[in-house]
Amino acid sequence: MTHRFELDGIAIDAQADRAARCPEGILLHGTEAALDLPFPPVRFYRHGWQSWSLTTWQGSGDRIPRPKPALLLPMQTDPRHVRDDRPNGSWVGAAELPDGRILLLGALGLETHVALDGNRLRGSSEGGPVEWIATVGSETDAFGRYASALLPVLGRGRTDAPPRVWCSWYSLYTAIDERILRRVLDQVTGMPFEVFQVDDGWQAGIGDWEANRKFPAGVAALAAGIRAAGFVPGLWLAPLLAAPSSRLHREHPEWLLRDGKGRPVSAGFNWGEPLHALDCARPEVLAWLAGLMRKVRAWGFGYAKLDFLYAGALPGVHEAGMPREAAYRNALRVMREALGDAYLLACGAPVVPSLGLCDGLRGGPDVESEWDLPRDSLLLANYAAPGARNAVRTTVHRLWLDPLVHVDPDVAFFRSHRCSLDPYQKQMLRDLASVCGFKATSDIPEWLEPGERAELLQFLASRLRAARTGRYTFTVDGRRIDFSPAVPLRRPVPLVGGLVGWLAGRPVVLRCFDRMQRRALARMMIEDFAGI
Ligand code: 9PG
Repeated sequence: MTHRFELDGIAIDAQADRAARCPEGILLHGTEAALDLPFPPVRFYRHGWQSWSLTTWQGSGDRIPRPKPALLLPMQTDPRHVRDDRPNGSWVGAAELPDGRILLLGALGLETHVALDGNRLRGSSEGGPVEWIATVGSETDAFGRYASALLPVLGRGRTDAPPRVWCSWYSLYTAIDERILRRVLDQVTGMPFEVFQVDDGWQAGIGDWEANRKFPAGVAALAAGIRAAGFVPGLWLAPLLAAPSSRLHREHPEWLLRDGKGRPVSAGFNWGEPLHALDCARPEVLAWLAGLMRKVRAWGFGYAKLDFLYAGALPGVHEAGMPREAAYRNALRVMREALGDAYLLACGAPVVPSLGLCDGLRGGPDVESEWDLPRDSLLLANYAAPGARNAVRTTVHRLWLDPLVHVDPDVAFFRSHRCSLDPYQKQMLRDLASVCGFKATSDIPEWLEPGERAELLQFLASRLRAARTGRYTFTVDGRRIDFSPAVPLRRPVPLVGGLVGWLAGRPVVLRCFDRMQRRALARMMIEDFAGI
């Protein structure tokens, strides 16, 4: 049914089952909802499905190439919509009008998507009818109204200031062990961090959340040591994944999310093996997740970085036909409750279904000690891949989530050791942390020059929040910040990209890569930490 409205002086035809005015603009109801503009928009706001997925304004006529290889797609975007070549995004879409105003169409329900079809913003829901908000205004106003409409539906995480975090990932990667973490802990003791977070590398397997041989004293002892040093102990887990090499996978094949043919659904490829997902709609899985989170609490952790959460919302045949994002949200709620008052950082997480149940949400892909990896941008068109530029681009486009969740921009770098970011790029990451108010680093104090250490301490001490002056510009303490150099997408080289994309989709190549990375990491550990 067509409903005609005037919003901010613009005549808009809205297609939906029902439509009525509401404080934010128009409230629509339907499995489909569409807004017709009297003229073509200039740009479209594409909102990525999960933390790492590309989120950006794109030209309305631009075709963003599909990332390669297909094997990794489930880790980067919503697999259901990868074949859609129109500008499109998850839950919300917006059109920039020629005068700079924004027309936004945002869903208040899960399993929803918005695409730009000529002059039409078209929303669709995978399940039944949902509510949609349509609004026109400045960018800040339009997204602000969408956030305030989501708030009563989904809630928000804690509202106090985010903790300052030391995280093991971006210096030690999986090469952590008891001795090395003890050494770092001694060095950061007394520095103004609230959380010391142990990342990937402590666990027996992906699915087997027990200490591995590198932690003979166990994780409870590790947590006790961190607490004794004055920090809240933090722990990384990927609770919704099961790797084929894990005991969990062997013992509970019936827990895996499967497709219509009964095959386990692919959750991507990492750690040298294919990844599978748990079916979050199964009561035994929920009970196991609750038990796992209670165990993490009992070990003594007060901060949980729950990663690769998209696995819980992948398309597949969920028990009792439960919609995929509803199943995920329910699993997150169960984990949230079992974690009690621990801080919950959701990472690799479907964005809207996580709101209200997590305190922090990773806003973009991983930063890296590099700005841009030409393999990923120029050859694979993969803008969800690690790299500071990808991280800044997507996080800056997610700042409207601030009233609903702490937006985690990932770590900032201060070191020059093992970091190829130039001073300007490092500053951009620090500025993004000041904009988000979420500050973390993985820098190991002994790697820092005296000046770098002073900069880190100053960064942690300053509580100044930057004020927005434009889409990509801010001011902090009288200084102008501009994130726009991170925004343009480097266009891939077609032919070579095709070949590299094909190669990068072969498990044997990925396994080989994984082995090479592990070897390089082992060499680094010998060079940097020999003799401990
Ligand atoms: C630990 C890391 C860190 C990091 C997380 C997450 O293969 N991949 O595409 C891929 C993407 C992201 C990723 C790892 C692999 O990083 O964001 O902070 O915790 O896991 O493994």
